[in-house]
Amino acid sequence: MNEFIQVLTIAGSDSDGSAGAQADLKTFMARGVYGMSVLTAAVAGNSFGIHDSINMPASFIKSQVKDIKDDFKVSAFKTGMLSDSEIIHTVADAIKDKPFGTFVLDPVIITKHGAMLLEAEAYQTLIDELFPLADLITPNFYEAKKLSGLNLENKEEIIKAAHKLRNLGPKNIMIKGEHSDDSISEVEDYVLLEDGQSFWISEPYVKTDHINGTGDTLSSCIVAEIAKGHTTEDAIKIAKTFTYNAIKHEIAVGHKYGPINHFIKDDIQ
Ligand code: PXL
Repeated sequence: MNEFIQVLTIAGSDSDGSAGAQADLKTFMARGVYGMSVLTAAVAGNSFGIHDSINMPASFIKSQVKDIKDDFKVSAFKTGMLSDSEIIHTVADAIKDKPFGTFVLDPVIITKHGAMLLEAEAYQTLIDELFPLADLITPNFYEAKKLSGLNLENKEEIIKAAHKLRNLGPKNIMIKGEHSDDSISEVEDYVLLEDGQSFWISEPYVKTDHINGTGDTLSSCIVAEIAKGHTTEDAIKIAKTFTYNAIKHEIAVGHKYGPINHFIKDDIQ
């Protein structure tokens, strides 16, 4: 029996299946890898927004990590919603001996509709404790602004922010482009790689309300592709195309801000 490629998400559960661990697991499945999840929190939400949430006790996060460490060979993993400093400490402690391969950190702060998924007190903890362990971070425009302290008003500032964030420890940086207003025609992301090379990567802006889970999907697709053996650069490019297709080929689920489409296949362009 061939050993199957195994990956992990350390993230929050989203009850409507559009984001968080559910989006990650769907992406892992769609990309042909075996996905596992360590839950940090759970939110009660639907396509109208998030209405309640709880954090997992630190001891339970540790138990989940232990059970995965004791049995599986994880090639790459990501973190998503981490809620607060206590959860960040717990996760940092659990992964400091690098048990799960390549680490993609999606610094989830706030949902597109304004629900806070990381307490403001925890931004610095995230930087101090997890940035130095990360192989890649994938902040969106808003998160990159918060974490770099820069305004990102033009391309030069985005490049500057990427260098500033890399000086905080992560090997590779991907700053996702702004897509908050319908006048934008292309969503352009900036990638700064470990070897100093950099590039812009863009896809057309898609006007749709079905964009829940976009960032989760992108970062979990990168995890899947790295686990399969792709370079960081190739994994990012594959993930950008996969996520774009998942946004473009809308599915009618939910009455407001629906999920993206994880059923799409590679041959859709
Ligand atoms: O997409 C960000 C995100 C991450 N994690 C959880 C979420 C969301 C957005 O709704 O609910 C658990």
